Amino acid sequence: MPTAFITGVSGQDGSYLAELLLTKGYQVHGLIRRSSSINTWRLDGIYRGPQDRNKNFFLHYGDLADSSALARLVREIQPDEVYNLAAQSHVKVSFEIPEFTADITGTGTLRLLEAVRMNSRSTRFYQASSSEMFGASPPPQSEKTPFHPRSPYSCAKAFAHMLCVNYRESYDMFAVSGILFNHESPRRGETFVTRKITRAAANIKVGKQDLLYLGNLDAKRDWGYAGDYVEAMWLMLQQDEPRDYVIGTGQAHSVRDFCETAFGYLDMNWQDFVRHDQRYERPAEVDYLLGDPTLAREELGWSSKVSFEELVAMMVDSDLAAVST
Ligand code: NAP
Ligand code: G4F
Repeated sequence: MPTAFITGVSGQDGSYLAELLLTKGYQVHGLIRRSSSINTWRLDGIYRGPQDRNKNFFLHYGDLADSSALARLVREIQPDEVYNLAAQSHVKVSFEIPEFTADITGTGTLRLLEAVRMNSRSTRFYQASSSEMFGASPPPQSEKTPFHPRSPYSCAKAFAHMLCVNYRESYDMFAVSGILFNHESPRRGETFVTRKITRAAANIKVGKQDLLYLGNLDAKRDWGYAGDYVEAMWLMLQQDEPRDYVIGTGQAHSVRDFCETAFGYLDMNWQDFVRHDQRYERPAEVDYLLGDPTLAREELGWSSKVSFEELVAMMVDSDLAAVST
């Protein structure tokens, strides 16, 4: 039975990836950090507690800030595959806590790579790189596009990305990065723009909210479905040769388009409810991200399945169901 270790397992992608690996027959170990409230709601479908011995799913306390705990866990678990999904992942917040973001999103990756290298160089390592690293580089962006990061978050991701390249070249490790464009789902964190919009549309529809305040409506993103994207992560670790891949849909929409589609799905005009608030603007914006996933299609046989309209509908339906109960 192959064994996987996932950091960030309590996040959006971690929860979908854990589900996928369990269906593929893996024993899955996830890293969670201690919090004052239970923060494993995304794992409710696969985790009932440590007494549930029939499941091949285990949770461990740890933190990307704690190198000794990472080293101990890697030594105890002896994973065949490590997926490093943990991060301070919010771009706007990274301007407010840049040092913390650099420490977790950047140096945290170094700590985990070292823990793996010191244990076994045959362990395969996946790094959650981000299209944010392309930043100001014009679209479409592919594996050949230069990085021009525009936030502490994307600078930290670029550092982590280059570390993986370096560990591959220096130590012959199977370390790869998926450069993933934005991917969303009903499990998306509530402060990312898509979920903020779908939650607000649902709340407004049932009379629980009056207005939605947003920042830049002109920004364009290549939005796909997280459930599709975790499949690409797994595929990258099954290849004969380690290589970095861009993962996206190849289509971009503006934040304005997203509002129009989400509110329109509930028969509302978004312009009646959306207002601008300068506080949601960023010191430096990434205007236009559009992935060119040709390499992933050709070498991994991967392509996104859920369309933009299906994604928005899925998220609105989920938020409407939650707000109506
Ligand atoms: P997410 O929902 O924000 O999840 C982040 C995860 O990291 C959570 O499990 C969080 O734990 C954990 N974490 C944060 N700080 C930690 C620390 N100090 N030690 C250990 N764990 C920590 O992010 P996501 O959307 O699933 O994204 C997964 C990864 O892909 C992230 O690295 C993100 O930057 C990257 N990425 C995401 C996208 C996207 O569009 N979703 C695109 C490209 C790259 P808590 O639950 O305790 O907060
Ligand atoms: O939803 P967002 O916060 O996502 P962003 O900044 O693109 O980052 C996400 O995708 C990256 C991949 O490209 C990941 F690496 C990263 O971890 C994260 O998952 O913002 C999307 C766009 C931005 O241009 C932002 O300025 O929406 C704009 N926006 C407008 N109003 C807003 C808001 N974003 C947020 N979060 N909140 C607003 O009120």
